[in-house]
Amino acid sequence: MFIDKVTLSIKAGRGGDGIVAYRREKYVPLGGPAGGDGGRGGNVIFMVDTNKSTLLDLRYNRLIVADDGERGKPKKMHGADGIDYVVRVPLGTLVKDIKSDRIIADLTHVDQQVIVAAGGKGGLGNYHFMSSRNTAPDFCENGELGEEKDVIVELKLLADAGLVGFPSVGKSTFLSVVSAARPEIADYPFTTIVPNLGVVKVADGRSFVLADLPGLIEGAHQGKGLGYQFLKHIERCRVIIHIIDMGAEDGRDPINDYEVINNELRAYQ
Ligand SMILES: Nc1nc2c(ncn2[C@@H]2O[C@H](COP(=O)(O)OP(=O)(O)OP(=O)(O)O)[C@@H](O)[C@H]2O)c(=O)[nH]1
Ligand SMILES: [Mg+2]
Repeated sequence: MFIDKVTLSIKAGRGGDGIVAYRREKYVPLGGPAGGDGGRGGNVIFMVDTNKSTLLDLRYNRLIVADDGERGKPKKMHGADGIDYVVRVPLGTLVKDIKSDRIIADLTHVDQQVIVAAGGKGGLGNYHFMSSRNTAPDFCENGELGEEKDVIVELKLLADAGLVGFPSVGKSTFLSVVSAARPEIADYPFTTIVPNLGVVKVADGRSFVLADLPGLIEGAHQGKGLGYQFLKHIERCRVIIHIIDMGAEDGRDPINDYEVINNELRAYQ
């Protein structure tokens, strides 16, 4: 199944608390404060995984929680940091904060990763608070809360060029001829129901990604057919290739087809 939009609640880990402790050793009377610091809470990180092409995995994972940091330990020892939670998403994924409506992450590079919710800082142990006036502080800091957010995760496929046109005009056929992709091809409308990507190799050794979309029909921007909801996947294409059936066998006219599709693209926002 092709899923290109999910909402998630994410929660980074809480920082571990610092502790109050004192140095206790034989022959060291009145050992000073030695309570260690708490560890940092785990971050929630979104990372590009080029093996993924849909947000399907996230659909069943509505709540994402990273590990808390560990409490500080005696002898000035740090608690361990919480383990980060890494969410693997396809290239072209956007993460948007629902409350502020701001884009937190736009993952457009292979190997890119972004901290979407930061873990809380660990609290300081009591030895940090020692001073000449208070050589045995009996207090420490608590760890801070991790960030908590509700986000919309949206996939906008990253292709260099995209194919648009009426259903059954030969978009998938075109993709199958110029790339190694093997999309379904048939003589009924809406054969393609989710976008297909193919890599096109050019003679000089370079290559680019071509996207094949479900067909568009008149009134698509008002919800007719199913191609419209996929137009976001060619929003970021540098080139849009419009395929027109010159046969005019379905009772349609090529020039009119051209204008209808252009109107639908114009109405897209
Ligand atoms: N005569 C002719 N038929 C073609 C050509 N290209 C594709 N076809 C046929 O047209 C039909 C539809 O082709 P598809 O590639 O599935 O068309 P599409 O635009 O991807 O269609 P949807 O996915 O439904 O939007 C198939 O039966 C193809 O074999 C062409 O250049 N000439
Ligand atoms: Mg097709």
